Amino acid sequence: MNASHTQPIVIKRTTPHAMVQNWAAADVLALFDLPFNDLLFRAQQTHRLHFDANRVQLSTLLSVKTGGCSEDCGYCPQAARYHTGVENQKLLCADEVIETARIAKENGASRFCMGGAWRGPKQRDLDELKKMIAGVKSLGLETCGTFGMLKDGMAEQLKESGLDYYNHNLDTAPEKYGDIVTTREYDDRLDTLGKVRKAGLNVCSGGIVGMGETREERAGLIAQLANLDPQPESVPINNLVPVPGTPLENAEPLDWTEFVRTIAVARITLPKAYVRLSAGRREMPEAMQALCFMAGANSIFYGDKLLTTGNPDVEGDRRLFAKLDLAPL
Ligand code: SAM
Ligand code: DTB
Ligand code: SF4
Repeated sequence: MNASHTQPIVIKRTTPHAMVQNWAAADVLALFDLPFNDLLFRAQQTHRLHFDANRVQLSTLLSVKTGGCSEDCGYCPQAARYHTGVENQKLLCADEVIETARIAKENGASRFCMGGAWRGPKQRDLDELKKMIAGVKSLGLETCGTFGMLKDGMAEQLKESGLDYYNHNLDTAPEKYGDIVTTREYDDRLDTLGKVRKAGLNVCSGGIVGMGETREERAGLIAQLANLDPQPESVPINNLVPVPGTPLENAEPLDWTEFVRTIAVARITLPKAYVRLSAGRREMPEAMQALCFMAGANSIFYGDKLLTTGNPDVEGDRRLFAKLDLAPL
């Protein structure tokens, strides 16, 4: 047995007193390289320091503006340039969104996430978004929005209307980004995240695995997320849903153990964040989902649809939670 596998990974700090975590990608990679059981044990220990291990946060997602996006994200069925069969839908009116949110709340969701297929919203879009956010918030739900790149002042307007979280994913490691998206830069993503934080919004930022990246690149993504200062409150880990018509439709699927490892490494390096088991869950056997919860995932998308693709149905999730003795937060 290799004893070095069980040595603690040192958390480096930029200054002796700062609370900032400065994760070198190599240290994150060393976590990925741990024996599977050691990694899960360590993740579970970290998880229990900060959370009730038997509770999972439920977020319901709704696409409020679908398809026709100008960007070229290689994974995305909503990019106008790919022929994926997604039907374009202009921005929904606030009342329709608020009614969907009401049903989500009735079903037990605590957060309602609204997604818009834009490079970034225009001011007139923002005016409608603000109405729907205020309405959803008034139902007593937490609100989250993911509308792409934000211009100066937009994050403040969203905050003012009642938005709690802004989702903006880094998606992959900086060195892999150019293979997946060419219509914007990694720094554009970081810039929007900075604006979101400055406006006092909670940050939801994660990524996608299974896009043909290496384990080093998965470690690079997690290091980027873990080094955000402060760390994101919410970290969605998506398993690529390979949609026919997108450049990544034939991407080699990630082995399930590697996905569980990614969750565990996110949990260890982002100890206080809600780590969300996100896209791709419908394709995951229950046992794999159970291992993800054991590895520290404590949030899911809840409801039978993500943005354009499917998600496990509510009844199925209720049965799974009962089998695992999990309770919603
Ligand atoms: N347009 C905005 C943006 O790009 O930030 C918001 C919506 S975008 C669809 C939100 C996120 O969904 C992306 O950042 C990506 O992480 C995730 N996503 C999109 N297509 C996916 C797919 N096929 N599989 C897994 N995750 C996907
Ligand atoms: C996130 O990280 N995953 C969600 C949400 N944030 C917006 C989106 C997943 C989209 C999966 C593909 C689709 O349904 O279109
Ligand atoms: Fe547009 Fe967002 Fe899809 Fe990229 S991920 S194509 S920005 S909707």
